[in-house]
Amino acid sequence: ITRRDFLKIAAVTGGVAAASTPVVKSVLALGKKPVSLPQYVPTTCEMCFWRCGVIAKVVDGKVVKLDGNPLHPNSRGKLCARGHGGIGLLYDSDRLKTPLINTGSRGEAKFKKASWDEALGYVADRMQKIKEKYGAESVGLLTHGTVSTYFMHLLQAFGSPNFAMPSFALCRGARGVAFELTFGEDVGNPERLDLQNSKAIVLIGSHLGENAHNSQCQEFAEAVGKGATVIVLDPRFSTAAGKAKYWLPIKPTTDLAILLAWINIIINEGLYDKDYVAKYTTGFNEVSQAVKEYTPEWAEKETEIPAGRIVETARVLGKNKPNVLIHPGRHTAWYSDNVQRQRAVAILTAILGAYGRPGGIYLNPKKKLEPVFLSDKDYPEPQKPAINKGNYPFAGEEGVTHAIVKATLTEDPYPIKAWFITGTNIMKAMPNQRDTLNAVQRLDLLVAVDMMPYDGVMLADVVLPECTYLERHDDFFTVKERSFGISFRQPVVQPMYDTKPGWWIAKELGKRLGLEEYFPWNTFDDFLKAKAEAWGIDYAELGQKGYIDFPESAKPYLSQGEDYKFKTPSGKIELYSNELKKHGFDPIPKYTKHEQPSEGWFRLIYGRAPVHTFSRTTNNPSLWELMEENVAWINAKVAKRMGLKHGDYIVLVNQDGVKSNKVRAKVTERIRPDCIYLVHGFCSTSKLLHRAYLRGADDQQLITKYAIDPISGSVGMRVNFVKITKEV
Ligand code: MGD
Ligand code: SF4
Repeated sequence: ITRRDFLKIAAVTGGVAAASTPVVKSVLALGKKPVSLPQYVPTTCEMCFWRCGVIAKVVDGKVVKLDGNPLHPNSRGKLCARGHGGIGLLYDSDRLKTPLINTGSRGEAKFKKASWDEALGYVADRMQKIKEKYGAESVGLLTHGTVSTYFMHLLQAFGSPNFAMPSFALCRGARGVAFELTFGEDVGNPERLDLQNSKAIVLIGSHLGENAHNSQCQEFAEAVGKGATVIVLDPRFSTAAGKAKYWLPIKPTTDLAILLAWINIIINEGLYDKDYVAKYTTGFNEVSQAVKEYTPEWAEKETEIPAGRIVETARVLGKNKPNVLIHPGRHTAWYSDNVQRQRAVAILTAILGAYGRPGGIYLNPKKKLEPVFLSDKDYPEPQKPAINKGNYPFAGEEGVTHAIVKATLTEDPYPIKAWFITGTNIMKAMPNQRDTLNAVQRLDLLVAVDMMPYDGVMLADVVLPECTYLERHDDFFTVKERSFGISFRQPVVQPMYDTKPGWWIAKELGKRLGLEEYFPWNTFDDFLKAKAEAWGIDYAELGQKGYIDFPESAKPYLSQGEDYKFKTPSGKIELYSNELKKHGFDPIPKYTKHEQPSEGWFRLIYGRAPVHTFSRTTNNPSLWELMEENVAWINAKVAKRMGLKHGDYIVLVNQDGVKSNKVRAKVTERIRPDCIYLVHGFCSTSKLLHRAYLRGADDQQLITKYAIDPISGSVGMRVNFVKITKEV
């Protein structure tokens, strides 16, 4: 749909959902002659966390097509395959359809159907008993996605400070910490990358195209089309590497070496942006001194990239400054030095003058709206501090998931006796599944709020089925693209089966826990209307368009000679970090060596496929058809040596003797001989998932070891070695 077409449609049919959303009694057969005109309802995608604007085409109460909202900057009229696959999620016959209570032992998944009243009453009763015996903080929450808003609210009202999301320690936390230390702010989500104007782009393991984030892929394609020079550092010849002038097949764990060498060359050869560095940064002299030892020849030995290539690519960056983008990545939980690697990315960005410049990282839009909370009532002061706090000085507000697992296992600093798992598959998201399972056995209560019976849900005592994002309202999404905007999620169809929105489940549970004052609205629609009013936004217009933009808020670039105060303690970009020094960490990144696989062993690396998001889409009928299972990438020479053919089934065994499910070998020149690569999220162990059950190999099962970054608590998961066996 083009912007013009959509505006025409919106004018005619907008507000459908708010006015009279069609009730789905049964799934209509496609191809049946429609009895009513199609309705077009804008909403926001949740098939991944890019949160694109969607226009749903609804015919006779059935969603028949999803398109990108042309008004929304994250979609620009297009959706990725997973966005289109939202229909598959909605109509997946394996969906959770009713509340369930496990009548067997923990994890036995002997579920009986329950009414909402029975299931919520059961949970509330157990929670009160746990609170009486151990204190409110003994209830922990592992959560991801929009459902988090309501359950974090409920938990805090209940009196517990213990929650964590995989999006910090297992994903982008290290990047956030590094950029906050350097620039005083994170690069945002979606990242504020001015790809469309970049003349040189460096991708450090960021496999754009395979790791599909809609507008980012669109801008990358645009930059490539305009002739940007792409440099890819990846042990695997990724799809993006196919668009690159330079593919540098770096030895895993050594990215920091090349980054430091680049900084050294750029300073040494005077290729940095001198005016920018003088005006906006502190600590340049200290950095210049510190990187002297990181010569291209030294870096060649570490990275196995020829010194000449390192110099040549450094010059490409220097020549194209400031219109260069050193992509800060997203899933940066790789090794034990994630923050320092990301600090090097930030320092390189700064000396090239690329922060707040065209083609680099654009500035945050200038718009602030006063927060409107789910209730005005203050949360009770927790009796004990959050278990997340203290161990990692720069851990973010989203918390560290492994702290909850560890405290549950050890009861140190105090027992955790109940877990809520909402919108996260604990078995696939967190490493060391044995620890997760042992922790689960120590609980008195495990509650899952999910849409699908994924692995983690099968461990629950009580399962509360949430409806999908196409069937519910959620809180507004503030979008910080080049300009500021608000994205709206509204039901496109009514919830199917006996499923409920997350806000409803939290509110009803709150009621049963005597916390109704924290939910002072009847429906979420009422809350959103009040919020829109407080923000001076036309709610009806938002319902019709799905996205409202504030174009006056855009201020993407620094103007010539502008005085700009960064939000760091010094007000400058801190190349040398006093904050890190104060806490006993290196103020300038120092290279550290990591363990390498010995003969016959391979480093297990993992990534994404464009048609799947983590584990959550592996059972989706539309997306499963596009990719039913993952394959193990193996270098062709290694395969020959082992007598393996493309398509053969193999089993991977890790250093702790853990064996994977059988998986097909993808024999290819496109990977270094010392690595094996898997797409993350496959091989569900849930028998209730007819498509995803035991399909492919689970990378997480093989990740029994992890390395924690002491600065942020970020969890390095690429530290496991595997052997290949043909025994299946
Ligand atoms: P999924 O495995 O997709 O991802 O970790 P998770 O967010 O746990 O599990 C999502 C679960 O949420 C599924 O059970 C799904 O059905 C449910 N769900 C999806 N949408 C909704 C919803 O709207 N409501 C409710 N109630 N439930 C919903 C992701 C995490 O994993 C992240 S962010 C990263 S970056 C890491 N990636 C990663 C990796 O690449 N490799 C390895 N080995 N581990 C990783 N762990 C991290
Ligand atoms: Fe949905 Fe794809 Fe956008 Fe993610 S990138 S929000 S899956 S359309």
